[in-house]
Amino acid sequence: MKVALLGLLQSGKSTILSAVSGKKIPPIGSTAIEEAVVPVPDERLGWLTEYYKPKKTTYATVDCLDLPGFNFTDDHGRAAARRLINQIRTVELLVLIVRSFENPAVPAYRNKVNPAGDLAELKTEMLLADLELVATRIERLEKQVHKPTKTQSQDKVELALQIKLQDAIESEKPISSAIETEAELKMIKSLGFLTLRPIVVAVNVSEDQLDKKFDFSGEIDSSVPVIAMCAKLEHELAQLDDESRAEFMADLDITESAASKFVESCYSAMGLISFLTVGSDEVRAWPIKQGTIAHNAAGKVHSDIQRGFIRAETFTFDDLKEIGSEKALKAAGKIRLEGKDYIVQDGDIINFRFNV
Ligand SMILES: Nc1nc2c(ncn2[C@@H]2O[C@H](COP(=O)(O)OP(=O)(O)OP(=O)(O)O)[C@@H](O)[C@H]2O)c(=O)[nH]1
Ligand SMILES: [Mg+2]
Repeated sequence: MKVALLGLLQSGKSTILSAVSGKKIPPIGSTAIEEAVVPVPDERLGWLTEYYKPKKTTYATVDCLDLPGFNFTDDHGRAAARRLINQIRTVELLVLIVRSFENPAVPAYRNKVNPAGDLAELKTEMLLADLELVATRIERLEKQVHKPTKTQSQDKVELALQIKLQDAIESEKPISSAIETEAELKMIKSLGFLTLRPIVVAVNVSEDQLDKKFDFSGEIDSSVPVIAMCAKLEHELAQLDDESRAEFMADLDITESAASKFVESCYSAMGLISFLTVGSDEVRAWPIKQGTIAHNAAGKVHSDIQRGFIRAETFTFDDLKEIGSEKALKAAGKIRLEGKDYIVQDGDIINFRFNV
């Protein structure tokens, strides 16, 4: 999964990414897009590794892009932001980071710490960036539909769709809200609209705001995951060894690591779950969209396995942990043979039988 961290100047993007990935923070004001890989914490893999003693254990990962902060207060900043936005149009998810922390050493954007205002500004700018894209596309299609080309009827359909999208944006609605069918989605998918992407909002809070609730109902849909974390504190925690970290977290009443909160919200926004494969070579977690059928899940592992798919031998992690061994699972009738159309569930352990 490819994710981009977006936010206004010095909202703490790099500090958050460094805390969740363990990678060093680039200096403030860096103009490059940094990349970091965040492993998806999954306790099941730890247990399975003990059980199967594989040669390797592979966690799912979230690939994160850390963008330089946006500054929409002048033309130069706007142009730079637009260039950056155009570079991340293919990512699958946007994590919007807004500042709530007070820190006199770090000047606040527009001289005010204002998470809801910052979120509104980010949202508006994303809509504007998409509006530009829609307008360019409409202009092209309007010329195209008058030519008797092979794609003429298709172009007419797309033009009507783009006009619908333009209307949505003009009434400040994301493109995702205007798409009604799979066919519509397919038609515009490759254009890389930002407001078609799922989002997560991460509020970078002060240490004393860890329990604070934020109401962004004016800015975003209630289905958008909102997480709060103190980047500075999490960054410090990430430097500690496991034992000291656990102690500090207990003292501060932090029950979940920043990495796990971050990844969970990304999974939830994307509608992802994980199935697992096991064996003496490798124990591995595979992220898939909720509702994925076994035939397509097989394709994630290898295209040959999908092509030669026979059956998905399936049991659940919970059953294995409870009953204790694959042999006992078999005796208890807990190993199922599922067909191509079986809808894979989170925590399914699958051994694909295939023939090529
Ligand atoms: N007090 C406090 N300071 C923070 C927190 N998070 C970040 N900072 C400080 O804010 C400054 C900016 O943090 P960065 O992580 O570099 O922010 P950024 O969004 O990556 O900045 P740009 O990429 O330049 O836009 C640094 O001096 C951080 O130490 C926080 O949670 N609390
Ligand atoms: Mg940064």
